[in-house]
Amino acid sequence: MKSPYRPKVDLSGFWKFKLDPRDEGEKEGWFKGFSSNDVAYVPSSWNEQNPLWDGYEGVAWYSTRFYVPESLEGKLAWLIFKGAGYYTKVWLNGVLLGEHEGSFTQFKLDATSAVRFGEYNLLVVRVDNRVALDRLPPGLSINRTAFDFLQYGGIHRPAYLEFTERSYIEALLVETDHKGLLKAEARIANGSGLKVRFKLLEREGAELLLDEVSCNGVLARLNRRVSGVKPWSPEEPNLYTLRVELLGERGPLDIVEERVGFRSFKVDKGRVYLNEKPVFFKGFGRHEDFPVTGKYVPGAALVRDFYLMKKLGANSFRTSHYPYSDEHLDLADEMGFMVILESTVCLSGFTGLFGDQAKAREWFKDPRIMEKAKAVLKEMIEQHRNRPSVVMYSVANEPPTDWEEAAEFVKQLAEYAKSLDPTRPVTFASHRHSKDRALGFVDMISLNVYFGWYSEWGSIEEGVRRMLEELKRVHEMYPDKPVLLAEFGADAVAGIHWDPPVMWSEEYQAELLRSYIEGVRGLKWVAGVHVWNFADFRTPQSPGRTVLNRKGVFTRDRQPKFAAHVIKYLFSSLPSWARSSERG
Ligand code: BDP
Repeated sequence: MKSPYRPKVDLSGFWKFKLDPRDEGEKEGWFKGFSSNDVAYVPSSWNEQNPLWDGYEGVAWYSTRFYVPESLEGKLAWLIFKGAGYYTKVWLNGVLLGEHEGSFTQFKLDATSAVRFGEYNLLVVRVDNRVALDRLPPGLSINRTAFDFLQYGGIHRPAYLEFTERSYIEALLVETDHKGLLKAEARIANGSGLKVRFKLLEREGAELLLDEVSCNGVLARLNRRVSGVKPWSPEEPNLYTLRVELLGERGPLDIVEERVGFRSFKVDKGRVYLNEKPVFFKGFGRHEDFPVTGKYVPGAALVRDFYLMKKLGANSFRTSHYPYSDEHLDLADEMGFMVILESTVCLSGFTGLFGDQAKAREWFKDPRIMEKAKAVLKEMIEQHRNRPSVVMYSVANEPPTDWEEAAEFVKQLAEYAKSLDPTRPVTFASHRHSKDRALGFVDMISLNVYFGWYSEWGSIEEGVRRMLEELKRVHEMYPDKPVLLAEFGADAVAGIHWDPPVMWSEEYQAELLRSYIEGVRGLKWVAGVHVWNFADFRTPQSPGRTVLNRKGVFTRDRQPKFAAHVIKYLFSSLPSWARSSERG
């Protein structure tokens, strides 16, 4: 939900910054203001802004001053962080406004009683990026994690103040189908007796629908079929704008907008359908990772990424392994990408964090962990459910679901996702394959497969044979569920060439990707192929990584490796819309 109408104070810029390795700032009252000559830019992670902060794990403080015009006095003030963390605590003019756990979902704090109108205000933010077993995703320290990406720290995404009247639109929920269904529900704060106007606009602004309804105190609803609208699809990502106006006696009290795409999506009898046509996912697992800015991928870099993905013929990606930024997903809506939106339960190396495996199993039974996993899933779904691009949710990546405890955990998360949004199918990425006990709980099976890389070293042929064997085994166990090859790939350091293809060379990566894709071509229960990864990205330090995970088909600065050319050729030879005559 966006509101170009509401007055805003953008907080992007150079903030005062200070590391607090002994975590003494709070006791010493730094929230009232602290002195430091260090500077960090917001939005961005702190890590690469100064080599001294690169691997820092701990608490750091940010502060900035901003001015709020007197003309805004009397309005409610909201402080919005699009993503900061891992754990963030916020003070305005010395008053604690609130705290939030998790880097990848937005949070909104009521700043009304703390803000000073017609004056400068002091905002102080404490960010703690420590890795811990009770944080999501879990780990022991920055280089001992269950997850294969760097635990950046900072105010990674934009932050701003926004002002509303006392009566305002709190939330907007939209549901469509490809035949013009438009259901909307606006939740209004202090709305009794007020009227709400819904308008559907074409891209160029022409009005297609106008409806005025009374708010029943809390909700205002629209349920219409709009004729003549064009459906949303990767080939033609037609978007419309739903504008919702809260009407007061002397004009609008609030106006919000949502971009709407008319589309249907379902998984049915072993196939995935977009707008009632079987669709085939071609794309990538991605990351939010960029030189210097860290977890913040600047708009221009995102635009390049999307043009590169288009050029290669991709139609989809997974937000491995956390919900991505609004800008990232706005572009997916706009440029026509089907998104599998993944939550932060990334457990790839989880069992390796524990000497005692019984302790690892207990983790899944800890109600505090479940509460955190549900909280982030809820925030993710609430924040992105109106997007046409988001076609499915992934509730976890690589949980040890050969264990009953982990399978039960995933089951509960899948059920919870469905209870929040019954319109979207659910999946999770499995690395336990045929030994996985949770595959039956989700609509589509997603498999992460690294035969020929983490095993069968140096033998692509043997790797592909094992991959197909395992895929078929899973298919036989769950013949009614489509299977996505959700991750497969090999590291290649750009510039290493070797004939014959050997591990770490560009040739080996390209050849492995080619052989996998050729291997599953035409298997009609295979719902798609997502190459791991779109671009190289930073990881914890370990003997298995050369600063970056090098499985990108692009380098970290978005230049192609040999594999990018091969993928372009392969994706163009695969259908986007699956045919029914393919082999079974
Ligand atoms: C998978 C994980 C992913 C890793 C990848 C790899 O899901 O996060 O980056 O392996 O090892 O197991 O490259």
